[in-house]
Amino acid sequence: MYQPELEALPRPRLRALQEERLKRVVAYVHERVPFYRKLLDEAGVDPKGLKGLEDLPRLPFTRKADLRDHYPFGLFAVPRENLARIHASSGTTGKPMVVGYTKGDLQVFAEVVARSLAAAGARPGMMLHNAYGYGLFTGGLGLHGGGEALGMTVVPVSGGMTERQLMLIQDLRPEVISCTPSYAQTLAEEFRKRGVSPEEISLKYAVLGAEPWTEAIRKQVDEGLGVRSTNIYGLSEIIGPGVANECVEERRGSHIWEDHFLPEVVDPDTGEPLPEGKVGVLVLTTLTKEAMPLLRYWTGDLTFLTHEPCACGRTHVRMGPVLGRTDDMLIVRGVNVYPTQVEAVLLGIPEVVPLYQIVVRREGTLDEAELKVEVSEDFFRQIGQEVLSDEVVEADHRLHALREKVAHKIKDTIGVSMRVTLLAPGQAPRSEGGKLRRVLDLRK
Ligand code: DLL
Repeated sequence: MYQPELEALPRPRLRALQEERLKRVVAYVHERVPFYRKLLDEAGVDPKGLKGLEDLPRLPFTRKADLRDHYPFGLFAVPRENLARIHASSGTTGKPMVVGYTKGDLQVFAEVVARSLAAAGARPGMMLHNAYGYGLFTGGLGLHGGGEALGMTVVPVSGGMTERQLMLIQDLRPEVISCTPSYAQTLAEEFRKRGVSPEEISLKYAVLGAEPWTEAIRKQVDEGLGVRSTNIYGLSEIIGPGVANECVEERRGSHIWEDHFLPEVVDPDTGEPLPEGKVGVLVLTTLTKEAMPLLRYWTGDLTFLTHEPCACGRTHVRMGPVLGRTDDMLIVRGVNVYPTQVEAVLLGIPEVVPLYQIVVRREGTLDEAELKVEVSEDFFRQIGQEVLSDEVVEADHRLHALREKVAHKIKDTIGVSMRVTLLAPGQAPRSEGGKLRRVLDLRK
């Protein structure tokens, strides 16, 4: 552990620390941020009257729209001159969301990422190949700072230029890689194409996050690169990567660094706190941020929490994998569809691989969903096809049957009709370094 005295703090002491910090941050934003003063006053919350964590549900939520409405600096609690750094995350529409850090915030950022890397198996003296994008995105500089704090040798490769990444991994022989899971899949695939076996690749650990992924992807990456991969979770609004990380011992849920980020899971419709283990929206309160503290931030990410003791000895609560985002959810002809549900169905069909894209259009007044999915190399070889196009599909009864099979399984499991288009191996979109977009909603 990077900070064992904090990461394995007995729960009663952790709770006392959280309560003290919660009271402090509520008083701090009430005093410094007009937006919060108004919200708290309206909710009838007197910062001095807070007793403890049991008062948390009395505090107002903060939402993405609040950050947009106060673009760029309106939620900051310190004068602009006191900011040491700015990051931004691209919104889906219009202006990005701007977040800021004091020197103190940057130190906390580095500490939580160092904890995350250590939980993932990294040690001082190891080399980190950091393939998260550098720049306004928090991934690159975030992992960079954490790697340095832990005492690693950091290679700031950033995303993209895959050929050069492969060369650097082979020449510099790093033990640890950080990138999106979809880019780790790309790298594994490219190594395989070049006949480089997992045993020849120096990497031992992979720290993957910034987008949802599944156990099937974990298996592909672990086998393809010869690593043990763990999940890193975070978001710009809260700090960036390093809000939570899986430990390499169990790899079952990510420890949320709770002395800095106070988690709750709430009902997406009512906002009511949910019991442990129930899936809902993750809500986070920053306990130590100076530049832009947030109270009960509605992340939109769907997951659950568990306090089950962990083999690694860390006492911090674990969050499950992110099952989707409330705003990822597609509503197709009234049916709710999450991309991860589609992926789960595809995993059960051996003739296809879980590389896909969902395209939704509106034709007249009706929604039309198309699922483009890649067939497996084995199946492709079996049917001896060169290219897949709709014409070929009609001509070959085995492709026709496969298309029907996929469509039926989707309809039976999720309850929505999708037109299925089969793609040849290599034709589905792949990550070129950043987050992969699996849904194209053309209705908006
Ligand atoms: O993605 C920060 C980050 C960088 C995390 C590098 C991990 C590694 P944003 O660009 O603001 O920040 O996007 C945050 O990405 O609300 C989730 O929906 C999603 N996300 C992040 N990590 C995971 C993960 C960074 N491990 C949004 N699993 C979040 C699933 C994730 N989704």
